[in-house]
Amino acid sequence: MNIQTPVSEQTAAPQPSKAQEATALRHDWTREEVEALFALPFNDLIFRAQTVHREWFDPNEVQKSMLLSVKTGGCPEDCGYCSQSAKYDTGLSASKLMEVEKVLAGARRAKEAGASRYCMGAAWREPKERDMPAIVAMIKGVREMGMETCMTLGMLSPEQTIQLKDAGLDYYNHNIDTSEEFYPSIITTRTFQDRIDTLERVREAGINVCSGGILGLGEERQDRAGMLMALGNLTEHPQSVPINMLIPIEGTPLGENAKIDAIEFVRTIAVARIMMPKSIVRLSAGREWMSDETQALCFLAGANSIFVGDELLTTKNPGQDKDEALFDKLGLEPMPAHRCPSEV
Ligand code: SAM
Ligand code: DTB
Ligand code: SF4
Repeated sequence: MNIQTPVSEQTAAPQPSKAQEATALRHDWTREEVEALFALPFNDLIFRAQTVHREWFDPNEVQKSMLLSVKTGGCPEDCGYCSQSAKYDTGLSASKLMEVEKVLAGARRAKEAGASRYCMGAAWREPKERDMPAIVAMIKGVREMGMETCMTLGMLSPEQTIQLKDAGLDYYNHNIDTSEEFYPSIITTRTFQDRIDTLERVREAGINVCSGGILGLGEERQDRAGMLMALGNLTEHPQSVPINMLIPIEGTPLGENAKIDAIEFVRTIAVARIMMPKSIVRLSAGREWMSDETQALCFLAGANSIFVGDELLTTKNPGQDKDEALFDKLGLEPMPAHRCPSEV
């Protein structure tokens, strides 16, 4: 069952239903309002999130994305969580940008495994001009296979953003990670505003925005609320909102962090769903360490996308057998490509 006709198949502008009007998109969230959502009794919060979710999405569809690290390690940034920063000794060796053909072979396997989006990530502060032709060829090649394309390459200049749009890029991932206040405790080589500037550039170029964050960095609930407030108050809500659970990496400053409470993680997903009703909310990194029950609660709270496959960028992910078993147990179906109601 599809709640809404995909944007690509619509001939006239869609008329919002009464229920949709009641949850008209807002971009003026206050900190108090977001914190009040977090503080709701759990059952009330989940009920609200699931109600909003059903207005825009088929509650039993979950989008499957697959990731590939096209350029691993040696990154000049100092993100305190990351295995790929050259500032920390994490035992990861740096590699060059992969050849286009190898990336496309990976995309073919992703499609066979049922992924509808292929996400390519590079451990860069920003792409260099000499890398752009290969990046453009990757986007074009993956698109020809009928999958949605996503890239995450660090900060972008206006020219690079246009090059990506012209190549046909569907989504650009660029996470704000946490609240503006907590950001400098995690990353010092760039500012929160740098991130927002790139996001704005991507939006203006007409590329769908994928932006979210990580929980378990040592932040407080007020930072989780601040992060969602920043995303919810962007000019347009990001079409895709990944919520990652920190995977602690030995050798990084956050390598010994305690795991975030699973219920608090689910609450954050629910608040994201209520604030950004039309966006795909992705249950991202950390599923390898989550029970089926935690993941089921995340879907109930409105998460409707996951990364599939044995690996994320440099760390482990549950893999096909476990995810097929989970989908069977929960009666979930994969979401087809281009079904997000807020896609451009
Ligand atoms: N270099 C690019 C950038 O930072 O935008 C792209 C790659 S970066 C690895 C993509 C995102 O993965 C980060 O923004 C962060 O949110 C997430 N991430 C990285 N390491 C993580 C970890 N150990 N646990 C959870 N999420 C992580
Ligand atoms: C996102 O928010 N999470 C993905 C994707 N966007 C690029 C990356 C997760 C990385 C987890 C750590 C690793 O595998 O290196
Ligand atoms: Fe580099 Fe991205 Fe890792 Fe930060 S998260 S160190 S920018 S690869």
